[in-house]
Amino acid sequence: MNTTERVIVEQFPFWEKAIGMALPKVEADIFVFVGCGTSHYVAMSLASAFNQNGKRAIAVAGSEWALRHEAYLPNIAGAMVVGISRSGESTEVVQAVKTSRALGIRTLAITCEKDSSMAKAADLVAFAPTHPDEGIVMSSSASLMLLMGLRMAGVKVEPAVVAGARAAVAAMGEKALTVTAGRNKFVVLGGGIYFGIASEGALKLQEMSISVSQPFYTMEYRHGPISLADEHLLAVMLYSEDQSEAEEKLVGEIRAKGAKVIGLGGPGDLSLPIATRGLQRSLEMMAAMQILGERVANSKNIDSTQPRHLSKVVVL
Ligand code: F1P
Repeated sequence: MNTTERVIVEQFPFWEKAIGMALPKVEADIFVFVGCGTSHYVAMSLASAFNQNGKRAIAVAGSEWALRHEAYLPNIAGAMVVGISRSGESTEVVQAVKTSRALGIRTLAITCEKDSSMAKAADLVAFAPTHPDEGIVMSSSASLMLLMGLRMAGVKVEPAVVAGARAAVAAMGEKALTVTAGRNKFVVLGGGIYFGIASEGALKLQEMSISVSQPFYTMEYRHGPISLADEHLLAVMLYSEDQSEAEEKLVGEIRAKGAKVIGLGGPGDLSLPIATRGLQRSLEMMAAMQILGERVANSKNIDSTQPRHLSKVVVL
């Protein structure tokens, strides 16, 4: 087991601490979640969770908010900008928080580095320490920032989610290779809060296993991308709780084209259960997608501890 895998399987005690810790109380007319890479995808899931819990929110890539906030929000009055960043040092997100403060917008930092530039620049900080051995590829930190944000959205994150995620990681780690053999194209499908998780899952496959992978809003997959489905494709379906009939039908269509499907929370060639209910399910799915990236890397003899072209912090 390399360090990447060890961090993925050892992240759960950090979750347990983050479930119990005090977090700032936040109110705003609209929340703007900004982040880069993995942290942008966490931002997307959090914006969705806030909306579902009655708090208006959007997610914007850090660079886009820093460069052209007016293209995303015409009226900034009453907004709160929430910077998401493991390191708190990614140039664009630090800039996004600083620019927002200069414009008089209140800011919150969600981070794993409490003394970082982003945390220092923000009005409020939500901080959880990540696994000390986490490398370039984000795993534990992404889960923790999602967990903190979900709690701030008002989602009850129950201890059962820890057991569920542990089991999902174990099952995916053990069985993923039974469906990935011979597959060189990957798609991850999810809607609502799960689209951010699908995007992050696809990014994990890119970064860790240097694979061609894309996320899609579940039902959008039928509108063009399904033309690429064949015996070289592996699709992951992140099943929702309220649309699973339509999602199952789509899985049937994808399988009929020769593709294999991993179903998280529903049927597939490999079906893995999700233990909890509600928006916290996203945490179990995120952890499962992390180990899928590692298994595909293993099968291609790729060292995920040294992902090519990447560094831990991207500073311009
Ligand atoms: C964001 C990020 C990571 C990516 C890479 C470079 O970092 O883009 O998502 O995997 O390692 O940095 P951060 O702002 O969350 O520290």
